[in-house]
Amino acid sequence: MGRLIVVSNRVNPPHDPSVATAGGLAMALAAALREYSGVWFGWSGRTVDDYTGQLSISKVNGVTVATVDLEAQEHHEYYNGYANRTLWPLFHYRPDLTAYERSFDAGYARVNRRFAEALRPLIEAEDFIWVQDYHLAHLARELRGLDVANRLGFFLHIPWPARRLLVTLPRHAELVSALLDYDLIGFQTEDSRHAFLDYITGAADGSVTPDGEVSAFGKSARTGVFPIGIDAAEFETAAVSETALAAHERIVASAVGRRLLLGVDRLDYSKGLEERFLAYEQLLADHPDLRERLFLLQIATLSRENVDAYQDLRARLDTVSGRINGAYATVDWVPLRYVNRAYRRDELAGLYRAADIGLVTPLRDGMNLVAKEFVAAQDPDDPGVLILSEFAGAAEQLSAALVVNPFSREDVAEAIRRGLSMPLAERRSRWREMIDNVRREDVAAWRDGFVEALRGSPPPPALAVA
Ligand code: ADQ
Repeated sequence: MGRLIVVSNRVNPPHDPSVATAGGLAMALAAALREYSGVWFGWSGRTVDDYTGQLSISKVNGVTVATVDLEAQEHHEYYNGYANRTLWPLFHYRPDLTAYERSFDAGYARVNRRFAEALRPLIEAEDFIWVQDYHLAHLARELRGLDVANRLGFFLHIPWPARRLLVTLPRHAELVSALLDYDLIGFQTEDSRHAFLDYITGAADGSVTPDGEVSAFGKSARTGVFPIGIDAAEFETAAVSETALAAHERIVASAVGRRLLLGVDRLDYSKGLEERFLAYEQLLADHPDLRERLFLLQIATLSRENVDAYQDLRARLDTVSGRINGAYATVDWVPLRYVNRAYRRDELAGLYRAADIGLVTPLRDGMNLVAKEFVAAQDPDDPGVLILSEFAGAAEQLSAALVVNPFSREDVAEAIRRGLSMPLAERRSRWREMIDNVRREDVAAWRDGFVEALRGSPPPPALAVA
């Protein structure tokens, strides 16, 4: 049985899972690689003056990692440029924030080619290669150009946008055509896959079979839906650990009987933080009776600080949070506690468990693992209420949450009011439905589902396996 090679932009297997702050993706990939003895390949995180293509290979916590350094300029064009100023905003329905520059495009193509060249010598005939996310859409095309005949799979962690939005991207056909050099293209949701198929038939003059195989640009690939999950058992255990308990007790003590609303996000415009603050402000304005009886703890880790839109968002959040606290705080009540640091996973679990309401209100999100972590961390006897955006991929699975339109302040404010007064029996029954899903569709199900589907792919017709 062939090895699994995982490729992603950054290679960051957690040294100690309990203290990892790297996020859900790193946790999920490390779990996949421990299961199937494999290699994790990607950028080292280091930049050099002149690219050498030299691989560094090491073993971290049971996972073999192979990394390559990149030149600073090309990394900038590829990562801060095409990946995070072009694809990320467009795929999150923000054409207003989407920048398109030819240098970004060229840097992206070059880094994908460098990845293919550096990876090529590591590949053995039976290996399966699983490429992660929007940074590496061209990688299969580059590998095929180097005569790699192995099965190649691609998983998109972010949403696939509607056809009418995607066609605003210059050279969109080249991007989609490159994706069809993969054997299997995986999406988080049916909604994303549907949008992809719609592009194939509506913009690429291609065809789609009933089981989701697409043909266009003279190539074909299979598509599938593989909703990513969390390591539910690990998170449920973390939520009752000593560290979690200490975090729980600390926040409860400081709450002095007030109800806790909690948000945990990367500081990103897709997460709807500003809209969430405005909904909370509206709630306080409309319901004076609620003031001093609750508070919002928003943890927002800084992210992509080199990109202007993130600096602008940070400044706006500082302003809105200051305005809310300026208008409503009293000598012994701060309505909005806004924190920009990262927490250990077990501390986060304790905070989730202490919350009366988890606010997960992205404007667009591939999946959103915070929603699933919140569910996994709850006390089964007295679970908190999850308020979840209808535009998070997780809403396809967690329909027992209070599902809201995050663009509507009234909708979010009303859900908070409803959540605060929800009877225990209803909280329990909604939570049971959600935890069943979080346990069943966990990270192992995601990984196995994708890898099995990739193994089941027929070999690419044009290239016989050596
Ligand atoms: P992200 O956009 O990063 O992931 P998400 O799925 O919510 O979003 O994962 C965030 C992770 O970071 C969670 O595991 C969370 O616990 C952690 N995290 C957030 N703030 C933290 C803090 N202050 N301290 C410590 N940890 C923190 C992308 C896509 C998502 C998709 C994932 C996985 O945008 O839609 O769900 O990949 O596919």
